[in-house]
Amino acid sequence: MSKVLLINPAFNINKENYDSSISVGLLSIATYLDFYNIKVEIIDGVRQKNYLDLVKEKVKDCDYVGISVMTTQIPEALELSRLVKENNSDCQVIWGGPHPSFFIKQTASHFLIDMVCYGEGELTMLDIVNGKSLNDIKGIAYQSGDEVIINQPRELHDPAQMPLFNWELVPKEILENLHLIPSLTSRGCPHRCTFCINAILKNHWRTRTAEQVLEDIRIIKNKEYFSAKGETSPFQGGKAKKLRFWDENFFVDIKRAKQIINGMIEEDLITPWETTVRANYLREGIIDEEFIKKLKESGCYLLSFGAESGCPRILKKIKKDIMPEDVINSAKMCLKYGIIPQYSFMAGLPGETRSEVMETLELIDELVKLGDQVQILGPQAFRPYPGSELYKECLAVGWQEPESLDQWGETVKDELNYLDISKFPWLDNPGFIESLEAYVRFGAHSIESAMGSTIKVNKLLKLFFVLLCQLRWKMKCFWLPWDYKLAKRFVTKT
Ligand code: B12
Ligand code: SF4
Repeated sequence: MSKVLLINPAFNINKENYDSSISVGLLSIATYLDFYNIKVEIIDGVRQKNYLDLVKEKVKDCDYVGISVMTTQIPEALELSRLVKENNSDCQVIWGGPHPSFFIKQTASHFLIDMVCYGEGELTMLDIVNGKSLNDIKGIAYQSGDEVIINQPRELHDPAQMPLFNWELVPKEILENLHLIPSLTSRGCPHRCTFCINAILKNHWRTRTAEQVLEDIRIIKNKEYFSAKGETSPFQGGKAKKLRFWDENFFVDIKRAKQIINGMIEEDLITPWETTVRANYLREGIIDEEFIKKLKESGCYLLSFGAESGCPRILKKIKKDIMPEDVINSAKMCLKYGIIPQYSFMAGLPGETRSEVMETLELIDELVKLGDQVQILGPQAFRPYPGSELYKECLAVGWQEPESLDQWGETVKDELNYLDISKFPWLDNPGFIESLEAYVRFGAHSIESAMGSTIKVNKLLKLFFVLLCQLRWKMKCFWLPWDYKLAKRFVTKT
């Protein structure tokens, strides 16, 4: 019988808080294969310290190794593929995940990779492992002589037909250290934001039923390892572990969302939980005052919004279909009911002017003034993904994309955030865009909360930088970010 190893390669930096997450994609594939009695194991390079030794040992009697690859994981994923081939040359190496799905041909051309699985991997991996003829497997690409064959894409699957996560497939040490317990109640998103992977890959919205979601939570409630050591279970008031509905968009079908939330309340499944939501959903007929009270009652403590920009022109350009007023309104609603509103922003899109970026900073200012509980992420520099309208604009203004998988590996080797923005030709002042995240993080919030950030650096230096950021924020003066450049040199670990 075939044996499969699924690997999440280490990221190119160390971050202590990666315990907070888990590779949900690999868990979903492993659960599906296991359901069909395929022998499968997960190894997570992000969360298991001895993972390369584990790979060397486990790959010896393995038929297929599946590697999940974001662009930032390419250098490590290439090393892993080499290691697999060195230790078992018969083992088939399959790459899946965001990067191979964007760059199918380029990835499949690489000599270390036997097959690329693009798009969702559950059904495709089962076909591969069951030995179906390669011509007949949808959603794969592979080399045949000098050619790369790209088969027809696979239709998106129906989550209601998929088994619930099998936690026994995740190494125990990962489960015990998890801060955010993932539940996935739907896949994809019906909206059209031009920068987003869901819109680009046309991942339309599909769901599990409310009853399946409740069953998933019941299973989680009964697992001992989801109670933090020395703490009571999150279902009995413990706050150390939290549940995250790791959906792209949990609230699309409000009737289903209400069934889930009411079910949690009625069946004693109340636990601290968080998810993402769109700002314009907080209104009459969708998430109104009555429903937001229920969210709070069921344990919801944080809602995460993609606010993206404070400039109406940019919001229209990226087809976000929200306006800054929706963002302010959503924050007020959340704060009224004691839910933390968290907003992510981006800056530095092709064609975005400095004064448009300043509109984003003004919106952030308005938000933080609403209350200490408001959390801001970013603005992160916009980084282009292939297949989007914005990507075409980036290429048109002269952005040189890497031409091979090895070149991609070289490009991202020392990067934290996917690509070095100083090489983006559409930015006249990349230093300004890069520095904004720090100025918001240390300048927009109180000195106390800025000092409490996880950045590890000498305390006095940190205080000095925080004070400068506070001053810059007050005066909205972000010219010549020399202090940011200097501060970056002193940071020992983020
Ligand atoms: C959860 C998540 C994380 C988690 C953990 C990821 C992990 N692998 O451990 C955390 C928070 C740690 C994280 C970090 C980062 N992330 Co992230 N993350 C996500 C997020 C929001 C959800 C992914 C998810 O779980 N989806 C649900 C599962 C079921 O779907 P899936 O992962 O796509 O998996 C399916 C398919 O892709 C495929 N598949 C996946 N792997 C494999 C492997 C095989 C063998 C096969 C056959 C199929 C297959 O099958 C799966 C099941 O259907 C996505 C956004 C998104 N919508 O995809 C971004 C996303 C993947 N992240 C992204 C980025 C850029 C990052 C960061 C670089 C961000 C940053 N600024 O630091 C960091 C990486 C750290 C670093 N420095 O390298 C980008 C990747 C873009 C790219 N070109 O690669 C995405 C797409 C977000 C975006 N901006 O659009 N991320
Ligand atoms: S609403 Fe969010 S998940 Fe949906 S397309 Fe827009 S950015 Fe992507």
